[in-house]
Amino acid sequence: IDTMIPLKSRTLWNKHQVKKFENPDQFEDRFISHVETNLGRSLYNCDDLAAYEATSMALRDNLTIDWNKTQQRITARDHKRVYYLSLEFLMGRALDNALINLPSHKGDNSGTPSRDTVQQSLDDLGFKLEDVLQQEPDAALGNGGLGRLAACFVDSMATENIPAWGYGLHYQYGIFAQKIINGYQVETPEYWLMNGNPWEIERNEIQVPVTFYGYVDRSNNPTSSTLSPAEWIGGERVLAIPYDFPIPGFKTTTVNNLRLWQARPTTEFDFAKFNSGDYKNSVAQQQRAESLTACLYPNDNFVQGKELRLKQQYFWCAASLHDIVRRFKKTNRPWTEFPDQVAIQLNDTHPTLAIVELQRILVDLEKLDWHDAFNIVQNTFSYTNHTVMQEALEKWPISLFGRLLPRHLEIIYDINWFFLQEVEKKFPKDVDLLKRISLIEENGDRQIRMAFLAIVGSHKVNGVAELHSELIKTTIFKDFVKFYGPSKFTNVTNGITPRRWLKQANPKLAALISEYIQDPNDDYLLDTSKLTKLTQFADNKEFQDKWNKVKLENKLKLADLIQKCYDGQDIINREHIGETLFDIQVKRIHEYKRQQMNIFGVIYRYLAMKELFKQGLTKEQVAKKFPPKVSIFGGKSAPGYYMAKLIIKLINSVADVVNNDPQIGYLLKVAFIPDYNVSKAEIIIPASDLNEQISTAGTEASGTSNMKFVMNGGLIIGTVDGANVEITREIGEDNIFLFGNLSENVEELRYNHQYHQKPIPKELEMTLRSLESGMFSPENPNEFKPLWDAIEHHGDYYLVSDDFESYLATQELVDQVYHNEQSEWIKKSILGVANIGFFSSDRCIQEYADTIWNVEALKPE
Ligand code: H53
Repeated sequence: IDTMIPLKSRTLWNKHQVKKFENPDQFEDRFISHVETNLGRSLYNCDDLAAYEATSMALRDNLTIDWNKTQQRITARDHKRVYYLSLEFLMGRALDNALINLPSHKGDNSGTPSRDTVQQSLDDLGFKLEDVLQQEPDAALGNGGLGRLAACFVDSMATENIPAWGYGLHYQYGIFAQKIINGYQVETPEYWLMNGNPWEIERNEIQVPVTFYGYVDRSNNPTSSTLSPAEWIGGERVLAIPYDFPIPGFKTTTVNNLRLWQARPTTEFDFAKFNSGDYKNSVAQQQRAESLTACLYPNDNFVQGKELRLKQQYFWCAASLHDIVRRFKKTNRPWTEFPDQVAIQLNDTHPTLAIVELQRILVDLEKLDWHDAFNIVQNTFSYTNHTVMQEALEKWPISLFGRLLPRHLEIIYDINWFFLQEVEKKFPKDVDLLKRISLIEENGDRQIRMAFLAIVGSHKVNGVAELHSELIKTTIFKDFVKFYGPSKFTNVTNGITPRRWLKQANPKLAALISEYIQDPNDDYLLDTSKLTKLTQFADNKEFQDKWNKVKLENKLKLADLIQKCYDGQDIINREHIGETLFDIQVKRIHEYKRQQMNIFGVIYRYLAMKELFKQGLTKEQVAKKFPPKVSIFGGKSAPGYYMAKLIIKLINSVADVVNNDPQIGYLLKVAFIPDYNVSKAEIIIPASDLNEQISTAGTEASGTSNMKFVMNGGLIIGTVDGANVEITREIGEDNIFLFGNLSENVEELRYNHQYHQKPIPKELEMTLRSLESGMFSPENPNEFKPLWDAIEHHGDYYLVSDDFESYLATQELVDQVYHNEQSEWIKKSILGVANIGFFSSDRCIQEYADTIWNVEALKPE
């Protein structure tokens, strides 16, 4: 390894090698030293926040030492690296994760620090770990499933000792904080870096210039062909500065890197403006650079097509590629070996420009032959698709794109030109095919189809669940399967990290599991197939009781959270909590996820209960038919998504009416938990009896909260969609409540809505008429009109009316099992956990490594 330090000085360096804290005493020493030096505080003014910061810094010290060793090892071995490019990393909190991942986690009696000993140390120093953990803001640099998947993946890559880096953006503002005011979502900016961030290392020594706009200069190129090297004379220039986050693995000293780029102004100054006395403007222009990475775009499964977003994408791709290429060049290998050293995974089409940027680097800067270069590109990249929904597929108008990135547009045209020639060769004279498959959409405003570009520039394309991976082959990418053959398209079913989603979120269940399967060292968190040992206890009365007790405690914890969200108002009746079914739907609010169907179901239940009361039934009699239940919702709507916001308002309006109806009491409650995020999910998910995964069949690519709920002993009520299908295969169809139409019937059902008036089921009719009556919006009976209109007059695109009856019937079955066959219910819950092992993100990463990246683990010595 190269070093700037002369040989003779190295002994001195080695003598003073920084050491990790290795016992509680050393941890305490580190802690106090951080409090007194880095934080400039003392015994007399160290509060929980300072304790959080000092604890984090002490842990980060250890991680940084292992980080350095990991990176040196990879470099020394000249090992292939994986780069995971994602515009979103929904990390949540880091401290508890780092504690759980302390290499000495259990099974090690040497007295080295573990989460338990750190907890004890903090206690001795005068702090409660639980309160200290609460000080950390969520790193919420993502919207939903896609961003959280990236976070689970970096966790698993480190755990599996895969030499991998995540690359993303260092947004100043992550996803907005959601407030609910008078039932409406209000977005407020969340400046998550308010107190600084002890987990990141700002690397000012690395400054990557990134250029935009300008023109292509071909004056040095006699052929004037776009295929030979050209010079891009950029207009605007900014610098990319990396912020590095250590990513610890579990039970390993491997520490990987998550590198997030932030934009800074260049030090160049506009002297023309300055000299003309326009100092203020010339500063303003510089400030604009910083706004480039200020905000995460708050849309999930929807593209807005804003120029600033395209700038973010290029800024991030250019900086990351520059970094990757620089690292490769240090190996002095020929370019042909680039794909042996580098695998780049594109998380959705957001980083597709990286394909074009690498081609530009190879052709324009490294002077490679165009086709040789593109071969290297294709063998380097692979692309994950996460959706088949049209509104979520990225397309960029040529005009906007060409202005911002003129040379990249030329390269895309050339890629398309060669690609279409190949297509034409294989399928001569099929003009329609050429039109459909072209990287450029020609009808109306010409646009670049980013998913198509990602396919052509990659060697593998994967979907995220079996059903979804089949769907992309038969719908949106059908023509590409025809051209390339099916082998370019593959499936890697999503997964979640059991460290965060079982051990960290549900410590009591984790402890019960490790006790019964006799795994005191928590090895099942690495090898989740060990969970199947729980099967033998599924009928065991004593075990069931303990299982139930954990659930009850988790439900009480959630009740506390809900009470806090409702300003102290206690919505959930704690006396009856053990017999109250917690029915939960938490995820982004989207029509395709059908929170509207869920709340319609709640309304119907309420109306039916009121009807029984009207007929003179007693509360006990009503409870026989409709046993106690709370419907819990949480999730953010994109700020500009009118229908989703209306659904939030409806949920809150229904909650208002139902929760304040004394006749109903604890038999039915509705709660909307504001500002759903990772750390709230860690409280909500372990408390679920039932969770709703009720998307219109064929719309949810995978879903990942379904896996989290089952891993925490929740049962699913769900459609035959996304990963629900494989969850059913793994846990058995007796242990999941499936309902609704299948994806193969969706097209026909939609067609029928267009051309035939199908009667609406009476339960839904009753529900919609109650909305119309103003029962939930007395001041404005028309408030929810768009919701019933969508079903009755606009073709019911999400097929609520087609699935409603079977949804209600299945809910009835749920009630019956939960209340009359309690032991059966617990058994299903246990069997779910026992058989959820397949959905560990470790398994996913292994599949990516073996079948797509062609990379092997590099274990610490
Ligand atoms: O990605 C998840 C899937 C989920 C899918 C989600 C997703 C986004 O969060 C954002 C954009 C997009 O195209 C897809 O909706 O089904 O589980 C991870 O793969």
